[in-house]
Amino acid sequence: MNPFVVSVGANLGDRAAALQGALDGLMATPGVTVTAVSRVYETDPVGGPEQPAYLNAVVAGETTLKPHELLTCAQAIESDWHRTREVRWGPRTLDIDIITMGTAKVTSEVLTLPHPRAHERAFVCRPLLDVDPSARIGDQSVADLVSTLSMDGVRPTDLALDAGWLEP
Ligand code: A4P
Ligand code: MG
Repeated sequence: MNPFVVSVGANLGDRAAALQGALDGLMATPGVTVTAVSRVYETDPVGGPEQPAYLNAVVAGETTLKPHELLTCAQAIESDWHRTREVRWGPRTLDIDIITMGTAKVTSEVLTLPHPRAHERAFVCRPLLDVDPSARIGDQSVADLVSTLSMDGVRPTDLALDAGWLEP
């Protein structure tokens, strides 16, 4: 089993339902075991055109899947939510990014691990700290990243994703 961390985000439609759908989809994927889910944050959009605020969360677990197989599964879950990819960094009903798979380094046309922008994004690092206070992205500690990144645009909400057996 290999550890994985994915970031989920949505800023169109029923955002909370989309994040729950992402979690449900991951939990239903053969070879994937979800072990931790962060709080849900409302976050100001980073990059792209003017667009609504996002809901973001992080899901961690273990998997027997290889990195490209997990990417394929994540993209299938996105498709289920009718994600369209017209504008890079534009609004989306559901975005699932793989942040890390343990210490794996991957550079292919379709997959880069660790995610190349995760370490500079408070909307990834803050929820990641919830699920694993000792998490690292490449050679950087997420606790250190959270202490240096501005958290102005990242607000915890009262929403909780339902992971079934997991404690909130
Ligand atoms: N890809 C490469 N590496 C990965 C990876 N580690 N995980 C490829 C997932 N995908 C990866 O992504 C484009 C391509 O990246 C995929 O085909 C995949 O093969 P996409 O999801 O189709 O398009 P995108 O998400 O618009 O582009 P990109 O570059 O992935 O954008 P980001 O970095 O994901 O940023 N602001 C807030 N507050 N919250 C957000 O969640 N998200 C974004 C998207 C921008 N601003 C945001 C948020
Ligand atoms: Mg993406």
